[in-house]
Amino acid sequence: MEQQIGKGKLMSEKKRIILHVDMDHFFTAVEEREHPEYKGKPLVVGADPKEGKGRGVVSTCNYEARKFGVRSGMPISRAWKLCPSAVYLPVNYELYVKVSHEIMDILRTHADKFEQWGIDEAFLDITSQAKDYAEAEVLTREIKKEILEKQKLTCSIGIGLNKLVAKIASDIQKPDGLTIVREAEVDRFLEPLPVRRLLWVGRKTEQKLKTMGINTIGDLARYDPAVLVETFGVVGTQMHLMARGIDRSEVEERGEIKSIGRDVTFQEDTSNVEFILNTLYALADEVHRDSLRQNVNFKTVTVRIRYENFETHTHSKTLPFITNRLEDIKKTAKELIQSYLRPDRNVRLVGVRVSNFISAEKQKTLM
Ligand code: TTP
Ligand code: MG
Repeated sequence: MEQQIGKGKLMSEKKRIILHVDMDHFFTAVEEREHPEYKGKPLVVGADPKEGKGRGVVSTCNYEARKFGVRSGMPISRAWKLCPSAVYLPVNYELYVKVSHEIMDILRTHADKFEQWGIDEAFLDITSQAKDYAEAEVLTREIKKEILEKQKLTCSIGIGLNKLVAKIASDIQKPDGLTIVREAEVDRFLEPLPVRRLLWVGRKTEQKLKTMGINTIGDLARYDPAVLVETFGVVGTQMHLMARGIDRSEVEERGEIKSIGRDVTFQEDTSNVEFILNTLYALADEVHRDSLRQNVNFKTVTVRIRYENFETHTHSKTLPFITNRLEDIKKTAKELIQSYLRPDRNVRLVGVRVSNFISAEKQKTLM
């Protein structure tokens, strides 16, 4: 595959076949498996609804509950209003983590390179095992079958030439889906989808793009990249490349289990300090949200930086206190990365991670 990278520089990168696996309605699917009597009924896992007076949010719900409009992240009181007849269960996080580990162990055996992404998602690079997409499909059906047989759970899988396309593809048909996007189909596949499907495009960016008349990924791909850069800075270039289905980031194993982290491979290597720091802050924000979602407090912050020649540095700091504050992640990450940011060194990847956990529940009982 020939990719246009940087300022007109042409670089060939090896063709890859990447899978993205995403478990279907994960928490509720595990609950249905453990309690078959709930199957077929609307089921919500999250905070206690207390007959509509409860505080807190929905973690997830099954597809029956989604028919009533219930969604992840919605206040539990609203879920109750929409579907009072649903079965409401508390979050049994330990159980879901145990099942997640078992699933990841199955998936890992099928991959050349493996990367867990959150509790119920993973990327698999299967390039060496499939000479084309037909073979990849056979392998993927095997994986789905194995998870169903061993775990009694379904998942949806996307297959594509990179992580970006595979991730978007896995979300197209759910539940129990399998979506293949062949190289020649990438543009046609992405074209009609809303820009929000692209990683990095949050609600604010989506709004701004709308005012520019950009609604779909196709609109974005056709837009003048110079104007995007004027409006969004370096991120504009990145968005434009993603809209064209270009993503160079590798599938990489990480010690996910005892930490929460995010990193990003820049679409173009950069030495722009402000841009790198802003990216790091955006990653810190995601890590922070994940740590709240998983209800953990942490003591250690780690940053990772990879230069264009793949030289990689990891640098950690353990704080003298336990925290769950975004400010602590940002401040520490900045402190840790500063000495690595030099005008003469182009950066390919940055990442931030928190670890050394203590569950918020446990901490409450300790205080
Ligand atoms: P998702 O994969 O986003 O959702 P899902 O697996 O429940 O449903 P889908 O079939 O659409 O993939 O998230 C995985 C789990 O993470 C989910 O089961 C519960 C948890 N979660 C939260 O606790 N809060 C949230 O806001 C979201 C989005 C997920
Ligand atoms: Mg899921």
